[in-house]
Amino acid sequence: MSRRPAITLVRGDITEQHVDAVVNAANSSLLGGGGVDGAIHRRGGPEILAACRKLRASHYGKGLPTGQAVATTAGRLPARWVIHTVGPVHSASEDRSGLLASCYRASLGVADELGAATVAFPAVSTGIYGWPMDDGARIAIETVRTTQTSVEEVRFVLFDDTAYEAFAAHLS
Ligand code: AR6
Repeated sequence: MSRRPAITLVRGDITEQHVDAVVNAANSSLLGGGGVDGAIHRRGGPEILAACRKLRASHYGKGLPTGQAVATTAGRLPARWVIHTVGPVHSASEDRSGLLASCYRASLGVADELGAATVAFPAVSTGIYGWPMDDGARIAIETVRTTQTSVEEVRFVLFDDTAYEAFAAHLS
């Protein structure tokens, strides 16, 4: 049945979450990077990169477009799948918030296809891609609240107090 997921917030590391799917704040190459992406590949091991390379060869030769999402194995992470999504780089001159919302919606769509009941998200785009935390939190919470999905729990995993407080403010 399609309904609204419960939204929970935790302070912590996304690679330690025991959930069905963890979302990776990837880049369009799907070949890894810093931040969440680096941590997921480091802790998850080489199986994830191997699966990403296969996806590039079969579907994403030009890269995974910004705002879209795709799943791989989670390797050694305590999850079943990693859902890779590509957030937009923040721009002062162009409103890219629709693309950031799309990351959350597309990831939930992939989670539904997988049958994932619990999904952990980082604050996509709010690190290396420069999105202001408060606005990133608002978009994340609003989008999850307004997306129809069979996912039962959406867990936002926030790395520091600033991120946690921003999400808590928009959740209440
Ligand atoms: N667990 C939870 N949150 C984390 C973790 C972690 N282990 N590590 C960082 N964060 P970022 P982006 C927070 O930079 O902005 C990569 O190179 C972090 O504090 O991981 O979407 C990719 O390959 C921030 O609030 O993702 C891309 O090139 C949030 O997670 C690019 O970075 C997202 O920060 C994507 O940049």
